[in-house]
Amino acid sequence: MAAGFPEDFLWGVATAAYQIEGADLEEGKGPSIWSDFSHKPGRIDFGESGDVACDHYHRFTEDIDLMTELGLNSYRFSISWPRVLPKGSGTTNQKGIDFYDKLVDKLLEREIQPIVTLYHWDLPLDLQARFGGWECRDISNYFADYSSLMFYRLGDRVKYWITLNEPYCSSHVSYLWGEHAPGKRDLKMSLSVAHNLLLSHGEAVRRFREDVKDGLIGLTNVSTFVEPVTDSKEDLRATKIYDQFVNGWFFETPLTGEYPSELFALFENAGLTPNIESEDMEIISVPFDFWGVNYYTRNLVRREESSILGTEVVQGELPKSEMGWEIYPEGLEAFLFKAYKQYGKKPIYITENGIACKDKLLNGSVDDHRRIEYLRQHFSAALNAIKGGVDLKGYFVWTLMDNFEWARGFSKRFGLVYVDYNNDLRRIPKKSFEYFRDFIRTM
Ligand code: IFM
Repeated sequence: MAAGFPEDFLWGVATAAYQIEGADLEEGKGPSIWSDFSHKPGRIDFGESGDVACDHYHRFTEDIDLMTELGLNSYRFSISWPRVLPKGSGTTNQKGIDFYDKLVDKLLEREIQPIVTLYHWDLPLDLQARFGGWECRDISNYFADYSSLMFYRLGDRVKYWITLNEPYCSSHVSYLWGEHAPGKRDLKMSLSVAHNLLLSHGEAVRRFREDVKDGLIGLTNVSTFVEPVTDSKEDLRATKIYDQFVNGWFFETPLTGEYPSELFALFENAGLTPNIESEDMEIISVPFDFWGVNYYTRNLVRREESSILGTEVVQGELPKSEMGWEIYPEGLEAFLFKAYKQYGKKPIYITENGIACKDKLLNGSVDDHRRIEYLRQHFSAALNAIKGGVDLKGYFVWTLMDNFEWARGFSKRFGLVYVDYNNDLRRIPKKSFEYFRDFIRTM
């Protein structure tokens, strides 16, 4: 086990169904909102889609071989809801369930713990068409039923579950910025979607407690470390509000059953708050077992009168990844301390961390020294947090192999393994793959 980390620490990689599986409408799978969105002109760079992606659906054995070579003891992946329930509810697709059955069995055979995310953005299109998907509070019953189905089918072997991946993105990036499916721009709707997502998380946790006797369930959030541009009173206040928007709304609310008060008041004054029914907050805050922290960068914030939040995120001056995100390992350490202290002293798993680099395949190999340095610094930040008392239990590098990076298509490469899109999707481990493998092995 990697030097200084606990013996039972989970070391893994993370992926998501739509980003790697491909076989998008194969063997009974229904379309998702991403199947639809990625075919709309102008939505995805270079008009790309996840139709084929990395073809993991057909090549999962080869991909598990790579995980074995890495020496991982865990793997975080998501289930495609429309692969198992093509219309989101009703008739199941046995072939889809068989796929996840085989995946889980193969992982366990290799002594790799499966960590299952129930929702990583690929909502069945039928639910969107029928009643607006996350826009309608009924979605929480559909999500709970789908979750129960998966608990029933895989719960005998899967011991770690994550309800939602980054509800901030499924609400604001999808419904406010309009960059992700279904690509709308409406803050009131976005807040209502966020509420329905949190409600769905709570309903799924309730089902989990009823259905599964042995296992843990958590919630994974975007975890951005937020800092003020200056120490002025205005910038400090703006930072607090922005922190409630990006972090607190999704960390504090499921923990306490109350939305962060200052930001809630601000939205209330603007007539933007979601419709909250009497039992909602109790359901939203049903106790769960752990936090998933997805950390990539920090945001620098200052006061900006004219925006609704009264805040503006400004470009910092640190070196940036190919996504344009500042590289700031200190932010991971600081966020872990903050999350542990402020969000209920729950066990934490870093469920995603990684970097997009300008990787080049030269003479059959990819020398991604920038990624190695990024991982080295972030592993060290995580270790400092453990030494400082944070109950950090696992680390999942984003991501196993280059894949479909949502609106950026295949142009951004985050993988430890290079995927040669021009040559039959050949997998070529990068230098960072070797670095990670050796890092995990060091005692
Ligand atoms: O690729 C995404 C992933 O699906 C969710 N978290 C951030 C990653 C990098 O943008």
